[in-house]
Amino acid sequence: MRKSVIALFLIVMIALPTLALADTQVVTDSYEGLTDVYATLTVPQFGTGQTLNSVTIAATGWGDGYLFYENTGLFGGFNMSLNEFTFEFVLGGELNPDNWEIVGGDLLFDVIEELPPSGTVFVEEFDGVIDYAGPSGATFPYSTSHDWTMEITPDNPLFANFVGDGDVDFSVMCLTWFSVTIYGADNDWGLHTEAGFDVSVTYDYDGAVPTETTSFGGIKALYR
Ligand SMILES: [Ca+2]
Repeated sequence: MRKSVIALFLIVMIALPTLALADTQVVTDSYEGLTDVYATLTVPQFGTGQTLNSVTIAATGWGDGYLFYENTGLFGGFNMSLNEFTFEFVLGGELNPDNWEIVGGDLLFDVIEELPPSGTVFVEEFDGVIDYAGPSGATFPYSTSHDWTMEITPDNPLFANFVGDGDVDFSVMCLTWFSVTIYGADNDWGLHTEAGFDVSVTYDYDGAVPTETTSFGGIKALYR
């Protein structure tokens, strides 16, 4: 059986600069929610009144999840196997001159390699409590987190996208895939996943201090 669990995203964040007499300005945005997540994160462009030296984008993607199972039948002796459980993160943007991404779609984190023993558990007949533990139950948890950084200097064609009075949008995606093999007619099981993405953009500049302050509202869509 193979399933994918779709989307819930929660955009919350706030951010905000207004640094007095400093030479860097940091703007952040983030989301968290159940995967699969597709969202747009937005940060403001740097104002045109100062000289911008470079832009540094830092991103952290994280995923948490667990598969839970309880054999509710009168007969035990089954092996329940989690065959695949992966997280994939993508951070990109639709910037001139080309669409780009700093976190590619080839970054998969295979949870199975981390689970003992090989994502398989032996379960007995129902132990009387649906707690996904004990002789007849099991829970496979996993979490992962990864950081990425990209510096954009004026000689980079992407640089101009960060100067102006508008916004810069980042598209973010986190996908979760899993497959599980379950034996026996009576069982109670499911998968829970959560994922998040934090993006910060640091403007290194010379000149007067920008005064813009930005906040982001929230929107939520639940799903499991
Ligand atoms: Ca139990």
